[in-house]
Amino acid sequence: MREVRKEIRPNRAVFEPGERGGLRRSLVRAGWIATGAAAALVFPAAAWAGDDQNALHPASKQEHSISVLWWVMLAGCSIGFCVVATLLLLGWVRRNRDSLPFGGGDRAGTAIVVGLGVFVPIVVLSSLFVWSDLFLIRTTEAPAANSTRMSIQVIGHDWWWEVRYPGGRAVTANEIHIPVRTRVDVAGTTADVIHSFWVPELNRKADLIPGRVNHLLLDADRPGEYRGQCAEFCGQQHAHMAMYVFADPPDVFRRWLANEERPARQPATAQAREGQHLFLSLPCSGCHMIRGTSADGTIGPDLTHLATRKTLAALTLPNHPPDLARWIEDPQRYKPGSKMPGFSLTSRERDALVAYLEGLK
Ligand code: HEC
Ligand SMILES: [Cu+2]
Repeated sequence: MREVRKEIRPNRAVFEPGERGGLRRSLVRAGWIATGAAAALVFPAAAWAGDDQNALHPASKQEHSISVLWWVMLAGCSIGFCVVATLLLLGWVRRNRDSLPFGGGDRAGTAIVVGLGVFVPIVVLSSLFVWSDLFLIRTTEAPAANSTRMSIQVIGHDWWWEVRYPGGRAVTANEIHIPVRTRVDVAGTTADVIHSFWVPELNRKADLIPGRVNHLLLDADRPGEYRGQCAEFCGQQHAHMAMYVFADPPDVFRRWLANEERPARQPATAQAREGQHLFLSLPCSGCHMIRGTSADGTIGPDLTHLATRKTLAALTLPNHPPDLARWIEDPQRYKPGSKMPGFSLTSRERDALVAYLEGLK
């Protein structure tokens, strides 16, 4: 023991003349740590500022819990981060410990390590665990059977969302309408691979798994348009598998649903009639359903009321005539790998198809 102490003393003596310089160096390092910490805090701030598809902009009780959890976790992790940074800092200024305000010495060092390094993390992490897992996250759980006013079915496909309403008559794709301030049970499954249904402003994610039905509660507390996204990698066009949830005032929703349940409108113009004839004679009708016609395909989205949608192909394109024309001619250009092939059509045929489809209100 003696031998060791003797060796340390000459070493400390070597550092003594440079003590002030050492402190300055340490302060510079502390400055860098503080800069790093500030940078780390900029990311959540940036996320908070964004408006579209933002998990920190809750529009439901469930998402409110999730965002509170997020902020508390951030606070908890920041405490942890500060503790580690402080310990690191103490390590750096250790050689100056005689000038530390609390005296220094090995005892004080041990107390700091045990206090900040063991005790604080145990308290912080266990309380976060108990509060989040045992209390808070329960609020986002799947609704109990028969506890909701309404139920819809969402079926994931590579790379679009099929949406069915109770009774099975109203079928749509990618744009889900729900009444606002109403508990809606989403029963989700998939027609092919695993997808994940996620509307960040409304609730947590629900995986859509082959052969299983997973439930998720949607209960928007204000009307609006909430963007969602497939949150489980499902192949080439995973990034183009988005959706909207529209939370409508009850009367708007009722009107929308009543229209959606009706069979397709008859074409109103000669051009649209030609388009309908083309649609039913081309392969289109083998993949798409248009209720009220002989088109009864189920490979692609139901097009019965296509013109009531704002977007095409899971939010890949806006639903405007020029974009619809481009999509019909060359879907592979917008969604390479999609099950819809391109068609070589004359411009007359293409325009007729567009006229027919844009009349499907
Ligand atoms: C082999 C099957 C197949 C054929 C044939 C086919 N489609 Fe499609 N179609 C699909 C699939 C699958 C999608 C969904 C693509 C996606 O979003 O990934 C789709 C999407 C669409 C959409 C967008 C629908 C929406 O809700 O956003 C329109 C419009 C459309 N097809 C029109 C047509 C027309 C018109 C024809 C005939 C000229 C046609 N399709 C032929 C499979 C097909
Ligand atoms: Cu996906």
